[in-house]
Amino acid sequence: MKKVGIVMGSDSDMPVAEKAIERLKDFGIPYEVHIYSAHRTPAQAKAFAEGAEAAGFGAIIALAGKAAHLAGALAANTTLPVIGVPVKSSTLDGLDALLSTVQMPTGIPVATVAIDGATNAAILAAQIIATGDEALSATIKEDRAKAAAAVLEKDAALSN
Ligand code: RP5
Repeated sequence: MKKVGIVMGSDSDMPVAEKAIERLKDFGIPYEVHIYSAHRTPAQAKAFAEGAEAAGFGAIIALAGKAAHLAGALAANTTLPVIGVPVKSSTLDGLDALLSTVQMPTGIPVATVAIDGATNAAILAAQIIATGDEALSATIKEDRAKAAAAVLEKDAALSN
């Protein structure tokens, strides 16, 4: 199975990254976690993106806050799908990171999820990997059915 790369701009992003790690573990998807910054370690971020396809990755999740250029910088150096997670790590509550991540120029897409939306990033990465993996696709469908059943259980428990 192809791996998912989780790249964060700083170790301070780890509490958000943990949510993606947890969900990938639940799905049994192999992953690697790295700290590479678009600004502080641009050469390492570029090298990772350039080598990711050959290294067996099928998708990359990039988490960054503030002037969050990491997802775009990785996407500029690979044709693998890049999922951007804007991290709430500043006085602007993550809106800065959201706009920096989502407003990519035509030709270099980043699939941006919600501020701190690392769980959805992991689910989307899983869905991308699952396009070539029937067993994983079935697992994701089961997971979604369980989530729906949990909502319906809560509805049934309402006293009206
Ligand atoms: C971004 O700046 C990082 O992704 C992080 O969200 C934010 C703050 O980084 P630290 O100053 O905590 O290392 O590049």
